[in-house]
Amino acid sequence: MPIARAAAPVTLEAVELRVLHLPLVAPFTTSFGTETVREVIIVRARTSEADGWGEIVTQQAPLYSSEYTQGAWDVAERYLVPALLDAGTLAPEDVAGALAPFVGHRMAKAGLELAILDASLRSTARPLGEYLGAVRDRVPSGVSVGIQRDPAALVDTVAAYLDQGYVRIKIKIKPGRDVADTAAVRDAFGTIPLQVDANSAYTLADIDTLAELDRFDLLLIEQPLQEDDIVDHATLAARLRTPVCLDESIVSAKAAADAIALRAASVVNIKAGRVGGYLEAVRVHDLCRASGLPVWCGGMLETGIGRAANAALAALPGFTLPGDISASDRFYARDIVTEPIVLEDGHVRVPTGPGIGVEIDPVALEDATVARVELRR
Ligand code: OSB
Ligand code: MG
Repeated sequence: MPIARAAAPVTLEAVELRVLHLPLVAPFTTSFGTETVREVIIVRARTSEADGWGEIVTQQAPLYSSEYTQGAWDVAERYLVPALLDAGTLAPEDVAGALAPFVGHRMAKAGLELAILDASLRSTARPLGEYLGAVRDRVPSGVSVGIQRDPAALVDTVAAYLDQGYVRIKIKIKPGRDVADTAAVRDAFGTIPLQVDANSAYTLADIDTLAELDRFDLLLIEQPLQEDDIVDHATLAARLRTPVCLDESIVSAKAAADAIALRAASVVNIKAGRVGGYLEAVRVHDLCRASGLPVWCGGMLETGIGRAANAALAALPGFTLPGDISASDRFYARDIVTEPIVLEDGHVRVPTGPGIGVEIDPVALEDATVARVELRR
């Protein structure tokens, strides 16, 4: 499905990569582990026209997917950035093609593409939302809540987010921390919009436990099985009343088409990093919309850079469920942008400035930087 949108070409002079360490305001626990410090790569594309910023959303270890920060750093430095510098002048729509010979490494590719897209849009003072096809000026904000010490602590944590105005709660689950946790939240807060995310922690052997969740009227269950378990997800989906949503499995528009054809999912979580960029994310959106599947924008604990871009993406018409687009302060005491994303009446505003529409705080960026390299033409 070709994207009609065309952004101005830019001439790439240099690419700066930085690894940041950002302390989280509270530990974030999922079925695959606990994070206390976010390790992320920030990309600065220096072009003759303008500078642009991107974010490579890998985590320190390959636990969510096979990508991880040092691997992304290596492949970016060794292969991806040199290929882009060789290309010289390129439009944002050319980036994926220039990087296509290199298999996988979608998060690394996505962060580089975003930096070039941001540079291009800034050079013509065009907002990312307008370019992607946004139809809203604000998006409803859901929050992803990690596994807590026990169900009572989870209820306290959820209460605080509801007080802040979040319009949808997602709780992380894993074997042994599923039915009781979900029941506790449902009992405490009644009919709030609620969903669960298993991050691949189950197998079909757990089908009876997962079916117990049907009684909680969840919006969806996210990624119960492994990334490549498309057929097993279809088997599970046929058995559950709760809609099955895929996250990890949807690595491209093609993967989304296959999952839809096999009835493995009835909802899709879209993350630009996971699918290789915001342009591919729009293709996933377009495909799901044409097939009648609701989509929502997932998150990877983004800094203000990725968070601003996600708000723009989530403003597309097919995003009919609230995304994991929380305020900056849900994860960070100090963001690296000058105007951190805030919650207003349960919503996040879609930036309207050029490009991603946020400015970098150079001091905050420098303070968080633990490694830096600049690659030139
Ligand atoms: O599965 O959606 C996920 C964070 C890191 C890796 C995977 C996931 C998540 C989240 C947090 O759930 C979403 C957010 O950024 O708010
Ligand atoms: Mg998920």
